[in-house]
Amino acid sequence: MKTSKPSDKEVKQPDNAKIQNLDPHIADATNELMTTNHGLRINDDQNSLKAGERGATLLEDFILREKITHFDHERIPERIVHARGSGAHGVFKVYKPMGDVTKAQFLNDTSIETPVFVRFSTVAGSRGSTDLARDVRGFAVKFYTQEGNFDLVGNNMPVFFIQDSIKFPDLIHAVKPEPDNEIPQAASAHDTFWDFISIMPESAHMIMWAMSDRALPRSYRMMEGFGVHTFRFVNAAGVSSFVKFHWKPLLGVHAVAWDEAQKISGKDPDFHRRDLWDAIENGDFPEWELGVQIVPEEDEFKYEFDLLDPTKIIPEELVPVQRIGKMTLNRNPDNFFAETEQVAFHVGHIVPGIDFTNDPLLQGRLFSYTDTQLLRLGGPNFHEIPINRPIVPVHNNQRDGHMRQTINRGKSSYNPNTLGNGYPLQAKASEGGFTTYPERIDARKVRARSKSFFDHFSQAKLFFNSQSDPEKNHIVDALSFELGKVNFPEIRERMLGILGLIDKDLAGQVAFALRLPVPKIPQQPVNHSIPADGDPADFESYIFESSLTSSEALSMANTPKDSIKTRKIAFLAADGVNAASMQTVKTALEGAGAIVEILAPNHNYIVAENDEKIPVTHSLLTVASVFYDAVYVAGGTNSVATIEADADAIHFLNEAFRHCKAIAADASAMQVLEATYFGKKLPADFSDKSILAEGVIVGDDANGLADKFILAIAQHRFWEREKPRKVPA
Ligand code: HDE
Repeated sequence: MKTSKPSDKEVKQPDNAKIQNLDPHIADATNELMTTNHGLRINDDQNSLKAGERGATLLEDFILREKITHFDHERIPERIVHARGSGAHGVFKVYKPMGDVTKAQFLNDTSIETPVFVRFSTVAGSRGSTDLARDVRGFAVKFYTQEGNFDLVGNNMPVFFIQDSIKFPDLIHAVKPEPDNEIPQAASAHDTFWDFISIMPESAHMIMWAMSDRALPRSYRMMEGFGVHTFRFVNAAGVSSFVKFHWKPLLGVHAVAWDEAQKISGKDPDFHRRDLWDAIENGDFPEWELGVQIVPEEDEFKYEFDLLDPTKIIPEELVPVQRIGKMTLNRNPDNFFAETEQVAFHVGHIVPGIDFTNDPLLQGRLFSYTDTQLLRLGGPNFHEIPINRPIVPVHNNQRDGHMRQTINRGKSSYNPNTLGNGYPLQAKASEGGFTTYPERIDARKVRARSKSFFDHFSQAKLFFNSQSDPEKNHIVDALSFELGKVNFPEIRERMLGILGLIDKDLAGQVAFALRLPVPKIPQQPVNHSIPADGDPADFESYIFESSLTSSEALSMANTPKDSIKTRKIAFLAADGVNAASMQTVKTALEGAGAIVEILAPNHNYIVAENDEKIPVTHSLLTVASVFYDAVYVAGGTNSVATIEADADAIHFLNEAFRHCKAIAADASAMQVLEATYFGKKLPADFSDKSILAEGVIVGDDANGLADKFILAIAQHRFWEREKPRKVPA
């Protein structure tokens, strides 16, 4: 039984049906004696059994053998993709019954709180790799519903690199570290990835997303999630509609700068994991709304793109996203391995009211997820691992296998049977028995790609056109970086050809950075994705134009920017700080939901002007500006002089400026700003709204300053500052 008290945690992390279902499996050693795995009490855990004090260790030492053997077997294979991840428990509640489109009970009963377990991940890196790699993020949600588990195994980008699952091993082999030297870790900026992408035009749309700021989330709590494929909803009358799933974060969608991401990767590779954990521990429970885009079955062929093509979105202008419920993550796991590592998601875990489509990427996934768990979790009983168990009873005639936990009573393990009185009985549809949607299929078997999948560029263009100028610049920078790491000029040139088909300006700017000629755009991009006997002419990518020129939802610049909740703000201070004005700013920021940390040249505490001892959160030695969303320099003659003379503090400010963050200073701390690189260039009059002064606030009225600072932090970043290009930091 779980014995840890709620008071063990700063904030009470709520219970739910799944947490209770985990309870019998929880072990807590508080007040207990040590035993072997077989319950024998251990008297000496420090010394092995020896033939004499200085003699050899005896084979007889079963306590030593058990301990070492278990240790030797502690590791399991990491996930082939999405190895690096972080999980959390929570709940989901639907806002209004969705019975007109789906009979799924958890999407109809507004009184039910459905427990969930969510795992966020990067894709390419190993388990120990950095959180801040430029990468797609996994966003996998297990709903423990009253009708069994429903897994929505999505990503933070709504499309994918390939259209058919048979290409997945190739894609992953190309992006993973190269096979001869296993370099580079958790990075797509290398030859094999771009070699593959440059001859895989169907990746063009996803490449735009992967090179955008979406690949560098500020936090897991600030990213969208997407089911990617078109799924089906089915209502109680058996009527089906198509559905795309979305997760919309209530904190908005925000990113960090690429330079920042690289620095975080060195200074705190656990940045996203820590952020999620800390937010939940602090009671800042992350929230997302579940959105759905519904397309009636009869509209299947109404669009310029194929609903079954996973490289396409349904623009929100064509089909609006209805927000139908909310997910709140409110509890950290008790044990990383038992829960986050052993959780087994499967896109094939569905409940009545939800069904699949023929998206060929989805169809392949339906095979892969069980198969991978058999290897990773060691056998067919992985569904019995506590985190994977549904909260409803499981009864069938499957038996035995490695590590079977269930003790199935009775003689019969077959159906039909009379010895067991026919149990377990099949469930009628009216009793919740799952029935597959009877989609009509009348076709020849073919290995082929539908021509309706051949438009690879219209939505890549739509995405690029929809970005703000700073976002476009970031895509140019990302491509220039990634292709700059490629050693083969022909790969770079081929990629420029592809980019030219997306946007000439984009291609021109990347070509400029690479000092290559602006590409002569090939009539058709090279596509090697053709069968041995195929005629290349039949596999040319059709270059369609989207009838939409831009779509608002695609740009992060349009995300809500009205809150500073959970933003981390650094206060730079030292002995002699003006405690009163610092406290005023601190109280105002915390009142608006931000987290303020006081950073000083030393650990432990500083002594204010008025001799008050003020606790220091961290010394400047152990933190960096890249951990914070904004920075404030406190006033007070001696504190200001110390901060001005502190190279780490000045570097901190320069870096924060370079990363376009809000910066505030007490008027008496102006000399600190003047000691920075950007301070020398600031206009004398701060009401001057030059790019440099945007988001830099100086004032002697702590209340007025706090108000302006809050507005500036809510903007997240002043990307326009990048125009005059980089500040050395
Ligand atoms: Fe996955 N994917 N995937 N994937 N995927 C796995 O399953 C696979 C795809 C996604 O936190 C694996 O349990 C194939 C799209 C997430 O545990 C594996 C194809 C999307 C996670 C697998 C895809 C995803 C995985 C590895 C192409 C977004 C992490 C370990 C047909 C909609 C889940 C595991 C977690 C994990 C196969 C494409 C999302 C090998 C064959 C598209 C979030 O089964």
